[in-house]
Amino acid sequence: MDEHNHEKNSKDEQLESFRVDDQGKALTTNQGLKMSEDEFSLKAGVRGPTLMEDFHFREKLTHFDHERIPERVVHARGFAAHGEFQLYKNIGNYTSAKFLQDTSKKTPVFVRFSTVNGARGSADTVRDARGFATKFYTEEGNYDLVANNIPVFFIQDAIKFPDVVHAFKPEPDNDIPQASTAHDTFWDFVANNQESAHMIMWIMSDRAIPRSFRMMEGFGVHTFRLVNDEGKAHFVKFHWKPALGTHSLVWDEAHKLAGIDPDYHRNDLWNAIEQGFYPEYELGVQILSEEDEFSLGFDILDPTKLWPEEDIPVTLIGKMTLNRNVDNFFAETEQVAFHVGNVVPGIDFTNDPLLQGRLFSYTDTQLIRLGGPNFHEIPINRPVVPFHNNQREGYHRQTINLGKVSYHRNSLAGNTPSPVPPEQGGYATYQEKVEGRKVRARSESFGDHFSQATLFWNSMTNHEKAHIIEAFSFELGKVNSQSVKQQVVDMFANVSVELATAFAVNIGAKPPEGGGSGVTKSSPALSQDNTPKTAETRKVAVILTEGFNGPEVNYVLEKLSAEGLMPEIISETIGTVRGTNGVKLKARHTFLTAKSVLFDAVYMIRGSRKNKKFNKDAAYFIDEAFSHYKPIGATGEGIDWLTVNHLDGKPGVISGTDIEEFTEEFLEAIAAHRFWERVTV
Ligand code: HDE
Repeated sequence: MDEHNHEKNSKDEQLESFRVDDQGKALTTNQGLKMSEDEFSLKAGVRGPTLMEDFHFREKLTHFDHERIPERVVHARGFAAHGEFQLYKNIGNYTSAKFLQDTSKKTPVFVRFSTVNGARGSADTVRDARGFATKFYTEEGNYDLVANNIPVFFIQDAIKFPDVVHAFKPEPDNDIPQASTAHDTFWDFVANNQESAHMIMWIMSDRAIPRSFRMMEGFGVHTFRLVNDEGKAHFVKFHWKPALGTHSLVWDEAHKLAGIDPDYHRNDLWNAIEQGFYPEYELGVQILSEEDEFSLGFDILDPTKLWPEEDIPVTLIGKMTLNRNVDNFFAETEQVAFHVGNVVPGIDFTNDPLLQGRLFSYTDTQLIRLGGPNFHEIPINRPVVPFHNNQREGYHRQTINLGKVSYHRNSLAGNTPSPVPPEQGGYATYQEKVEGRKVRARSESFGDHFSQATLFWNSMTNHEKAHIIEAFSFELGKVNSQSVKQQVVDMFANVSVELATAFAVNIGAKPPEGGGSGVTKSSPALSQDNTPKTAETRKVAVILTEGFNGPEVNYVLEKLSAEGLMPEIISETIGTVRGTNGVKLKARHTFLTAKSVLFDAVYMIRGSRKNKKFNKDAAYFIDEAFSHYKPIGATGEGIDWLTVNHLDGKPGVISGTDIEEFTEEFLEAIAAHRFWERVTV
């Protein structure tokens, strides 16, 4: 049964054979036995003990008792959707990967977004990096681009991953705090592992509190290799660029959302897809020739470094569209298993020590999380092409392999399944030359921890800098150890004296006496001020009561919807609200169910009905939206309301009696997103 209104791609078709619709069916046990009773266990007398014989009771309870699997050790909280990737620039000159050569083909994808630190039930809007993992179901097998929304990482060697994760997770004695790095062990780790400086700048920036999964960039972080049919290799960094631009919440908003709607990002993605606002991301590559490996002034194997886009431009080569929500969260989102080692011919690795460690870790963690070596057979993880090899058995094996031969080399099966030569599409590792002594050491070329942290700081606008100072002040303000606080101040003096001084004062530490890295360069691409902005899909709170101006409001709302915005009405009660000229609208919310943090803009209309409590709630709502720099529009009685509340004429506050002109101006204000010039702090 096709419940989806678009064509099935190869992955969707494959999933279809596993879908089961229980509706309207008879209740059976897992053995297919129809049961006549499902509410009462089998007892010796109605008031007597339950009998061991009750196979139905035992099966039901046993299954329930085993319903949970371990959450991911990191990235436990996630949300995913299906979609498609279409290439628009053939890069066959760089890679033999077929899905990066054929512009006519659509490759099915499954994308899981996540926070890193919090538990599976934690809030969406916490300060953290976001995972952005994409599985491409290509005709050459699965390719996983397991990315984050931050282009660098905390550490340079995978052997430190357990340390950084132990430090940022809740502290082990009391398991506090949840999904937050605002505590002693995290900052102690930072100060004593100074390669974290660059990543910390991003974590303290607006990037760590995205407005939406639909408005985040993605970065492969490591330098990978592309290899073409002639065996020639180039270095590559992968990027995702969201069509809606890269946008963030403000910290106070993120904090409040964590309580008001812990599923804020989930709801946002799910609803956008349900309403047909399909999120789009362009795939970009930065390419560097092997000859230029040492030309950038830093080591390209160091995962704490990015390649400034102004130095090495990002070439956009294709677009991914997410167009279908999952049918079942557990079966798909929870059981999907990504692995940075899932590659196709034409994509290869480098010796980045963080990447090398990841190549081990992902399969290893799936083995415990998904309970054995056959997790590749779980529907969401299956490639859309068949797999054949001599691997056999293990927990939950589904494939029924025919024949007697399960070894290589053999004669009984004509030496099949047989390896495929590279010319015919068999994967062959790039023959990089390596030599060296076995050592446990950090390369000297990985020694500069501060230059790019300063580059990031230099690239921020004033309001972005203010947010970073606020974030450091918040996080370190929650740290108890005076020594740790001081170590962090002294460390970040190497990035910027201005920054370290500003938060040192706020947290009661000694400001640095000097410092700085001497870097004056900036990279405009790092500032979110230079990202596309649009009014599309922004949520507008429409506040009105009985007796509103019917034709005017109808005009504005129709225009907002036509422009792809999402207006939602808040009134005194949920249900029909009557305006003039017989206009009736449906209110979806009251002030009890809707808070201003759930919206991107406010349209205040009111109506002729006077209601003191409503006015008071509206004032609180609009005042909060104003303090979060959001656009505010008003028509009708709403205009008087602005005057009474001293908001008229303020930046981003739009009102007017010429309704067409008002609508244009209001739309422009919404497309500007935030009015930082309001700064009240
Ligand atoms: Fe991961 N990471 N990671 N990571 N990672 C996991 O795998 C690991 C790193 C990323 O939605 C785990 O299945 C090591 C960088 C994402 O299912 C685990 C190191 C980047 C996801 C693991 C890193 C990532 C994971 C936990 C460094 C950005 C979620 C559960 C040494 C490029 C995937 C799992 C999903 C998940 C290990 C660093 C991205 C334990 C050892 C850098 C998006 O295997």
